[in-house]
Amino acid sequence: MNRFFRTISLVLFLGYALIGCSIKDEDPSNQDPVQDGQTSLTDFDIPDNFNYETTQEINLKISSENVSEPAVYSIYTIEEGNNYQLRGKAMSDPEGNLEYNTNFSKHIQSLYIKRHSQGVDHYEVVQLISMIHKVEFTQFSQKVSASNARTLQEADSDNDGIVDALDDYPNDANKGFNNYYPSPGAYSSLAFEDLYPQRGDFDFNDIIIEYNINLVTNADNNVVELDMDFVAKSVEAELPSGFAIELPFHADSISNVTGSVLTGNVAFTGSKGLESGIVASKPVVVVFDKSTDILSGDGPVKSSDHIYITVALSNPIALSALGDVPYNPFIFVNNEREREVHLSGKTPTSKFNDAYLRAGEDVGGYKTVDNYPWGVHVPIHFAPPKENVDITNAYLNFSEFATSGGTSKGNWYTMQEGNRNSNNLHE
Ligand SMILES: [Ca+2]
Ligand SMILES: [Ca+2]
Ligand SMILES: [Ca+2]
Repeated sequence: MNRFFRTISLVLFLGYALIGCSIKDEDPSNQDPVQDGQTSLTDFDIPDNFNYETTQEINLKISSENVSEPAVYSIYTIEEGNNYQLRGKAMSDPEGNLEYNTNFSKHIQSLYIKRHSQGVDHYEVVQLISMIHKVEFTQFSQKVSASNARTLQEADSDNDGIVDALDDYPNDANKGFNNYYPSPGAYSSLAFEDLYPQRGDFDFNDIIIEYNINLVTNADNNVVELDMDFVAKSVEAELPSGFAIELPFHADSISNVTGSVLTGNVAFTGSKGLESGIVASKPVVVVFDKSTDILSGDGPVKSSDHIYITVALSNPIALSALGDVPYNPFIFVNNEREREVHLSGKTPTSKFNDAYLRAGEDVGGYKTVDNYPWGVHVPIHFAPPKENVDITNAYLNFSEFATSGGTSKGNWYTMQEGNRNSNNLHE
């Protein structure tokens, strides 16, 4: 009998140990009360090298026949519903050639390009089927019917080479054109999970930053200033977050940054308004350092006022080098500056504490071992999923976008029929 009880005890002990282990190691997402018929991002296999990109770089090589002076080209995106949105303008060389590199949202399938030359406007439409496009204005290019009033003698009040009618700053020779990401008056969104280094519940609503970034260029198509407009939002988040952007150029090119909202004693700026204590080759602009100080509202979605940040450049930088807006944005959570959360595939700043790479589920590059992210960039206004609603249940084509490595359903975030379950998100 003794032997029998010893065996039973051993079996019970082993069984207990196994159950204990299995609970300890259990996938946390399996503990979430997922409703019948609901999916979870963790149900899906994501290609390892996918970074959830929602924009793509496009290279336009624009040329014109029979042009003997610099022309101005206006670049418009054609959105769903045949809605034309101005991206920006750029000046060609004296033969009408312009190389224009920039990022466009993946849902943009075509561009409308208008050439302003010698008082007459023509246009071409480009279907974005590859990364590189030749755009040739010829004698067959369509004339824009509304424009014919301008003459060769048009005024150029600030004498920067851009006539007043096309100059967004007709009395400032240092500035010529606005280039809006995504378009004038519209916003793109960055949506984060804030439980880093643990993964969250994939509702991507803990902290959302909407942005509109205007790259102001001169007549040489060089950026002289970044005018940035941000609004923070959150759905029932408890942890405070800060938000900042690492810029892709040296601090020596920057003369001044204004507009940071620093209330939390978490981040600090130096003499130029850049974050202090950061390597000069990768300067950081802090937008706000404590979300709970700036968010307000009675409903489930809290919102901040607009935060306007201006980055003035002392050394202008080619527009084509700065098209990857919004560069390297990140949040830092729980009043810990060193606890940075970036988009998938991005690198942390020198302030990041790499102990987080050993403390949670980040296997590097802000990816879990199964390549789930902590943040997504949505290149339009992002209607946040309701609390605890997995993004795949609010945006029904997100899973196909992710499992295809971005080759399918590149417009998962738009208003197109079938993309959204409006019951599961805050419109
Ligand atoms: Ca001018
Ligand atoms: Ca000007
Ligand atoms: Ca969440």
